[in-house]
Amino acid sequence: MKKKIFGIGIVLMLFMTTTLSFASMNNNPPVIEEAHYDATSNTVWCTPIDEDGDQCRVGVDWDSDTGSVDFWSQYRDSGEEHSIYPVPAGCHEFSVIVQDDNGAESEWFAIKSKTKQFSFESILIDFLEKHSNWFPILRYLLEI
Ligand SMILES: [Ca+2]
Ligand SMILES: [Ca+2]
Repeated sequence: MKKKIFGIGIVLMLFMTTTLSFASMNNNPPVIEEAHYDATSNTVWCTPIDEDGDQCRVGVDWDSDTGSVDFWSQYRDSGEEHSIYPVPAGCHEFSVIVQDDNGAESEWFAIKSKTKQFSFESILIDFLEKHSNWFPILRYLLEI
């Protein structure tokens, strides 16, 4: 009888350790729920979600040599927004990736920043592009 109980105990222990090791192997990588660049604050905003509830950090590749993170944020809870600033001058296209505290990583997410040039020409060109149907009127008014 003691042998049976001992045997069942060993089987249970093996089952539990196997289950626990499988559970730790089943770490899901986080995903990027939302990421964008805000030119006004010169800030990258990124919200990672990890379905396991792991803490996540955000990596930014400033020079777009994808695969090489130039800056990592601090770890925060899944679903919390990360703000990364200032974006270095001259960076117009960059990518973000998120990583959970188990090392699993999301796909890269490309962000393009639109640098606005506030000159008279750029404002005029923007206006003409948005209101191209007004060209005949503008021509008439400017007597072109
Ligand atoms: Ca995870
Ligand atoms: Ca880089």
